[in-house]
Amino acid sequence: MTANNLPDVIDLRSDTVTRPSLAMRRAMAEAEVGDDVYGEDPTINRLQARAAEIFEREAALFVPTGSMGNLVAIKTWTRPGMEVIVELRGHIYTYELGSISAVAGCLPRTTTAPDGILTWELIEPLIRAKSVYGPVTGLISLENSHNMNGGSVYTREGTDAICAKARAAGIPVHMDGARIFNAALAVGCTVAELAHACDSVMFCLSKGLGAPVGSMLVGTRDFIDKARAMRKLVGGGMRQAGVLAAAGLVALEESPKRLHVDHENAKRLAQALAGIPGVTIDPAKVVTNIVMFDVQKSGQTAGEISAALRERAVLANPTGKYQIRMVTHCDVDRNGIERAIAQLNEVMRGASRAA
Ligand code: TLP
Repeated sequence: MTANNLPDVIDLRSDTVTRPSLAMRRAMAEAEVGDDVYGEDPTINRLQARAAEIFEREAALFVPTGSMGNLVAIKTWTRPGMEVIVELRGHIYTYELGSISAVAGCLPRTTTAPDGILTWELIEPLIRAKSVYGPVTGLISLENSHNMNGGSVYTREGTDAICAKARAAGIPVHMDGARIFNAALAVGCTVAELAHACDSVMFCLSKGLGAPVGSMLVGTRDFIDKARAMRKLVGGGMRQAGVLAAAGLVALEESPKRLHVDHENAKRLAQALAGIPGVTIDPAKVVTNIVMFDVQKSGQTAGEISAALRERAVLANPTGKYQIRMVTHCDVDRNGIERAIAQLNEVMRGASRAA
């Protein structure tokens, strides 16, 4: 077991795997609670007020998951039959079980973008002209950082430029900012600055920030009031969930300060991977806590390499036939990263010899 009382496994599958810290557990045990469907949970109300303050917005809403936060935002901005513009590997299109269509009744309008980062030049041709035949473009969604593009980031200028044009076209912009604190650190501004031009933002407490549960939606008071009703509609009205919000408050105050450690660890991992035979990676592209690499040259698949790593107590997720994702987080320290690198070296050298 490690000092943090965790089993001796280096789990780099995601930053969702972290366990709540002692401070979070204490705050959870001591949380004041009430019925949040009546708006009477003081801890949830504090968390929402604090999130709104940090993002310099009028209001915020606590939701159980990032997926629900995105879905609620889509349902709040659109009506069935509308299109949502999203990059092809965007989470709302690729990893939310098609809820964008199955629940919100919208059509995803996808395109690819270099590193997953959309520009107005890529978005504009996808916007529907007004007609009595075609669907209406109801929303543009930007993912920052972009999970399946290795944690790539929208800059403030890039986001602002898209939002200004979108506003002129009368189309709202939602930011899937599951990891927006990582993105803000990478581009060197605050989360409020990075997302100020977006009409709504979803961010996760349960990823890099290390809380056990929960995400937030932020926006105008009007948007959040409507989103609150949509959250109830999809079954997300919670009762004494202040026990969860208490951990979220600790995450929001304490975790952003330590994210640079995860970024340094990701960089170290990427640089080491670049020197391992059979691995293809550009370490310069690793700017947050997500490391994606290709193993095709090893002659083995991502599934085979991941299985071999698992045997050596290193967990990683295959994200394509030859692509593997590793995500750094607060439960893996530099020592864990060095151990993962040593195991990767062994496994990849074995794979290359066998090829
Ligand atoms: N991402 C998870 C998996 O679902 C892939 C992960 O391990 O990275 N937006 C983005 C950009 C995300 O990466 C995720 C989760 C979500 C939304 C959804 O959050 P949850 O898991 O809380 O529903």
